[in-house]
Amino acid sequence: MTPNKRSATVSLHTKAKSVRRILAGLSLAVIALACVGRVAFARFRQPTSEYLPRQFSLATTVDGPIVLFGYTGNEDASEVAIFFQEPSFYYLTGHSEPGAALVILPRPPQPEGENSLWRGPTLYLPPRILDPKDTHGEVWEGPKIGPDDPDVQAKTGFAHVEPIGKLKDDLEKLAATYKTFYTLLPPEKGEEGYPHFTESANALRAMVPGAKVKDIAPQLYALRQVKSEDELALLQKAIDLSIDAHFAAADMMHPRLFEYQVAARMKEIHEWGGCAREAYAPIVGTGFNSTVLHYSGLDDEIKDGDVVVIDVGGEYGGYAADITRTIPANGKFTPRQREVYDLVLGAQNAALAAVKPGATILGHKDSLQQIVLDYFNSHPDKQGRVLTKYYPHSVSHHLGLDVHDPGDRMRPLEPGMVITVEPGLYIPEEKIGVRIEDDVLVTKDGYKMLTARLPRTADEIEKLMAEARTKAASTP
Ligand SMILES: [Mn+2]
Repeated sequence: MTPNKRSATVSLHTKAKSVRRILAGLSLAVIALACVGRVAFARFRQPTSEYLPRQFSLATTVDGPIVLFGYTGNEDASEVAIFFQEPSFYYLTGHSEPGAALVILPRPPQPEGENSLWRGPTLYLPPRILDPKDTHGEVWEGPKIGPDDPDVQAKTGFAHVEPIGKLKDDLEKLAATYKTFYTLLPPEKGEEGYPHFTESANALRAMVPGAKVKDIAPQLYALRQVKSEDELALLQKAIDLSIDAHFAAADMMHPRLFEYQVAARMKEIHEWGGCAREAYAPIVGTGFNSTVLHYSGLDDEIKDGDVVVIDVGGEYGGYAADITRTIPANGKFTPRQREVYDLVLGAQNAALAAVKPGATILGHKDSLQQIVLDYFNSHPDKQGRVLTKYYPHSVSHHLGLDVHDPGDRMRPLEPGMVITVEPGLYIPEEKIGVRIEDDVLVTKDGYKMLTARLPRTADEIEKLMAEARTKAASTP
């Protein structure tokens, strides 16, 4: 998926209905109690040893409590909505049920000494709803983890679990000591879809009216940029299932198919393999649609002679794959399609060669983005035309719990970061769009291509498609 303002979560929230706006004025704690909504376990916890170091390392960056709120289950009013936790809350807690809050106090404890209010990170949970007449209760939606469960520590991995109703009192006590509180503030450009962070910040300010509320995003997002071994395993699983789906798309591709049929087959492979959902709305764009960056219509017939941009990735265990291939509908690129394809491939190779610790995605004269621009500027097509103006997006974004994982793209790359490398050229007047997108792990001295199993050159793609046709023809 091309990196710009749209993210995977946006499409989930665009169907916000006015009834939920009315709730926006209420305190989040009240909402959490009142609206324990649709739930399904679409993610699974990693070991507690994953979450504790994240909580601890955040705690060393602050001089006041960090207060974060999970989603309430009210973010999406549509009938097909399934509960997925807010990614940063999930990153820090592994908790996948609605209506929870997290409080982390600074380390080392401040103030120090006997009067310190310090205790370990605390998870606040809504009470269980056992009334069979309540359609949000456990009879309707299945068992939940409640704050009074005898084994709540083992279930949540938190040594301290409290009822959400106690949060306000606890924060008031903390406000007597701490003048600053931290939370995730809404981005400056505003929130798209459901205003979760606006509501959370307002709820926090209402609970600690005298305190200064600061943004924890810089520290939290910096932490999320570097992946653990367990996170890398989940990412690789999402990527492997998505590669399988791309192979299937190349196998089945032929003129007269509809875009939605290709997407349907790919989604089936993701879900069959255990993906909880797509990492973003699938893009299968044929002909002119190949030049539309975030084409989501999926309703056109694939024509002989078209190129088809396939930007489709699944989400596994919460982690997103993001892969694009561009393939010829009839199995053979035209000379012009191949020419454009090879320019994009050349730009991708140039950017890949620069991926190593210390490199940056944006903002420097030798950034990955600048390398791609320089490549297009210095490689005109056969008619001598420079095609740079047909490259409107940027080359890379971080990948993780979000398909466009948050974090500073001017920050030098470090081992353990996972990014996409995805140049493209989109020429609407020729109905030729080409994007090639791979996912790479930054290593100590370079990178590892996590998508290496999927063919990338025009020759390899034509060969793969020819083999699939031979196989199909010989199958009785
Ligand atoms: Mn992408």
